[in-house]
Amino acid sequence: MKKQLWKHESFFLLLIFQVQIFCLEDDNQPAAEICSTHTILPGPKGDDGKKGDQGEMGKQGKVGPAGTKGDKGEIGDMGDQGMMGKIGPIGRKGDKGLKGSSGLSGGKGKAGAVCDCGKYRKVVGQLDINVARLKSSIKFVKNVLAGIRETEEKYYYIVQEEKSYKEAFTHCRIRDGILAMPKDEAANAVISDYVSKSGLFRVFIGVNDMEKEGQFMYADRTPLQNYSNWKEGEPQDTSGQEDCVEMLSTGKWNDTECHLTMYFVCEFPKRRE
Ligand SMILES: [Ca+2]
Ligand SMILES: [Ca+2]
Repeated sequence: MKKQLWKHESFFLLLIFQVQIFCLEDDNQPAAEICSTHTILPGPKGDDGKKGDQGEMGKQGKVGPAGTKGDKGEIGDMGDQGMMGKIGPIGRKGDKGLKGSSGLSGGKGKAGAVCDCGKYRKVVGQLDINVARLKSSIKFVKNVLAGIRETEEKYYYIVQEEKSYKEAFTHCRIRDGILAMPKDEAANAVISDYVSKSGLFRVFIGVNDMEKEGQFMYADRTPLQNYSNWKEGEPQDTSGQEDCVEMLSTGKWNDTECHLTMYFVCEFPKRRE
């Protein structure tokens, strides 16, 4: 069926083609006149149609080129004050100013607190002690050089500083000596001569009954043995307070109160070679 239809259409188009060729091939007659007899050609142009409705709005055009620069505007109003700026870098040191006048004296300060700088305080304290000992030693040596007594076994030295019995005992002890202990007539004679020649009235010697009333002993804790040289009527232990012994310029002994202060005699053993 399609092939048959195709044949009919081909025949029809061949017919039109031949008619047109016929119209164009005749140079002596206008084509319209010749072909007007053929009803298969289009008719004449019709009248103008009515004006159509307004179309829809077109699309936005492209951005145009930049315009020329406008004139300078007027000066605007003053703005608000700005925030404070950051601190600048430290400036260079200024020149030294003139010395000011002296101020009024300050009030008396409060008492200082106890220093807690332990070891320094201890060192300074020890230095003070050492200096005091040194001064005392120098004074001691000067006095020793000024006068000293001796026997075959001992040196005797009168310390011309007023001290109680205990202080005198310590004074001799720290110098490797001891309060003088006259254990026989010869030793007592040397000491008494020393005292009287020094213009003294009395001195402490190393005898006491502090441990047991009435039982006198030497400073080295040995008891009196075969020798003593009590003044007549002594010891009488007045008021029960006389437990230490002094030697008078006569060489006689008297028990007296230990807290009294007076000069005293130290003795030092001679070292045997
Ligand atoms: Ca006594
Ligand atoms: Ca007495």
